[in-house]
Amino acid sequence: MTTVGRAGAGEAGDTAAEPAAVVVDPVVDPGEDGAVVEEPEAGGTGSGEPASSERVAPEPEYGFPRALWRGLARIPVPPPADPRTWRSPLRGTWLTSVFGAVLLVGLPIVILTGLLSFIAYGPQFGQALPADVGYLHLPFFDWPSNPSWLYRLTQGSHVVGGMILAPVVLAKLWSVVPKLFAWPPVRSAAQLLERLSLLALVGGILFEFITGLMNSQYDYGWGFSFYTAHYYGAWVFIGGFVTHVAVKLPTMLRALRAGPGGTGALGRWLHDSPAETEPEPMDHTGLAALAPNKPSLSRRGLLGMIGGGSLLVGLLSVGQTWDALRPLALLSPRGQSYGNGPNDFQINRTLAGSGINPTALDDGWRLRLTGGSSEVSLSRRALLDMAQHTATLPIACVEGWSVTRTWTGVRLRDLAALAGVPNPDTAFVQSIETSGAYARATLQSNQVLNPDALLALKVGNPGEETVDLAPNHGYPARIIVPALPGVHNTKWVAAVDFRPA
Ligand SMILES: Nc1nc2c(c(=O)[nH]1)N[C@H]1C(S)=C(S)[C@@H](COP(=O)(O)O)O[C@H]1N2
Ligand SMILES: [Mo]
Repeated sequence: MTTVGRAGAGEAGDTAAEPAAVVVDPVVDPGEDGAVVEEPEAGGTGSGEPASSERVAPEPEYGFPRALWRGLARIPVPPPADPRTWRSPLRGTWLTSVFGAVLLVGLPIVILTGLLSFIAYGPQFGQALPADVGYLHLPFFDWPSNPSWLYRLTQGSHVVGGMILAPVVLAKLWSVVPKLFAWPPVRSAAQLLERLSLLALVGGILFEFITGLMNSQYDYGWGFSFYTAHYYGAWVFIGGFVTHVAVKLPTMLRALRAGPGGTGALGRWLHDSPAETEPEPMDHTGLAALAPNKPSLSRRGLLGMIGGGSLLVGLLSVGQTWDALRPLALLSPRGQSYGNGPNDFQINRTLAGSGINPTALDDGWRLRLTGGSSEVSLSRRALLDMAQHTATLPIACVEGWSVTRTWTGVRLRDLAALAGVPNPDTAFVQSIETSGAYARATLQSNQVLNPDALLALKVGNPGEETVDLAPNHGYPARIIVPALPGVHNTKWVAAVDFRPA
C-alpha cells in the first residue's frame, strides 16, 4: 500500500476503518477510545513521517454533535467506504469544479426553457400539463407569437441541451462517487442537511433525465403521467440545485481560480501525457484519491472523452430540429419517412390513430365558426375562395423535434372577423377528433390576430409551391400559429369559437 498517511502507527488492524479520518486516529491510541484528543496535530505530521510519495487526507472537521461523528468514524467499514477504494488520480476538486462549471451554465438553460414550455402551453386556460400547480410556476404571461421560431428555440434547447449535458452529469457523478460512500456519512448537523439536499439534486436530475428521455422516445412505460412527474420532479431538482450551488459555489470558484493542483498551470496540466499526469492534491473536499493508481488516461483525454460524448449525442439529436443534420437524427424514435413531397415530415398522431372515420374528411366536411350573432359554416371550397395567405413557419413539438414548412390558408383573424368577433380575447379550436387529449386548444388573442396565424389548407417545402395537406397532417384544415407549441396546432379542425373580450 503506497500511501496511508500516518495510519501505520500501531493500528495496523484499523486502517480499513478510517476513510476520511485517516489522520485523526494516530493520535488516539487504540484502546483509549474515551481519551479522544480534541485538537490533534495538523495532518501529515507527527509520528511516522510520511515518505514524500505518501498522501495524507486533511484533518476532518467535526461539527455538533462531535462525539457522535467521531464514534461513527471508528466503526470499521468495508471497502467502498474506505477512501483507498477510489483510485483514479484524475478525481479531485479541480476536475469536479470543471464539470460543475459546465453544468452551472448549462442546467439553468434546461430548467428555464422547461418552465417556459409550461407557460407556452397556456396555463391560464387550464391547458398546461399538469393543469394546476399552485405557486410552482414562473409568473404567467401571454406567450408571444413572435418571433415564429421562439418555441422551436426554447424547446429545442430544452431537449437537445438536456441530451448534451447528460454525459457531463454522468462524469460529475463519477467524479464525486467516493463521497456517496464516505464514512462517517456526515460530520455535522449542517452537513446532514446539505447531504439531504443531494438526494433532491441527484435523484431529481436522474429522474428528470430518464423521464425526459423516455418521453422523447415515446416510451410511456410508467404508471403515471409523464408531464406531472417531470414537472414536479423538476421542482425537487431545482430545490436541490439551488441549495447545492449556494453551498458549493465558493469551493468551485476557488478551485477554478487556483487552477489544477492549485498551480494555476492549466495549460501544462492539460498537456500532460498519461505518464506525466499527477494526481490532484488532497484537500478538504475529500474528492482526490488517497491512494491513487498510475494514470491510464490524461486529463485532456478524460475531458475530451466527455466533451466528445456530448458532441456525439448533440449531433445525433440536433437533426430532429435542424434540417441540415436531419439524416443524423438517429436518436429520434420516429422513422424518417411520413408521406410524399412536402407532406413528408413528422407525424405524432396519425389519422388512423385519431379514431376519426376517414369519411368525415370528405366533401361533406364543414368548418363551423361561432362567437358572433350567428354561426358561420364553410366548406373547404368556400375557404379556398377566401383571401389566401402564405407563411413559412415551424411546427415545434414539446418532444424536441421541429420542422419548417410553407403553409397556405386563411388568416385566423379573417375568420374571426367573418364570425363577427374581429377582436377576440380567445379562440377555442375543436378537432373532428373527439378522443385524444390534443383534440382541442385555446388560443390567446395575439395568436389569433398575428397576420401569419392560419387555418392552413395546404403545405409546401419551404419557399416552394404548396399542395393539399395530407390526411395525416390535418386535411381538410389545420391550425398553424407562429411560436405556438406543436400540440396546439390542431389537425382536422371542425370548429372555432371566437370569444369576445
Ligand atoms: N387533432 C389533433 N391535432 C394534433 C394532435 C393530435 O393528437 N390531435 N397532435 C399535436 C401535436 S402533439 C403535434 S406536435 C402536431 C404535429 O403535427 P404533424 O403531425 O402535422 O407534424 O400536431 C398537433 N395536432
Ligand atoms: Mo407535440
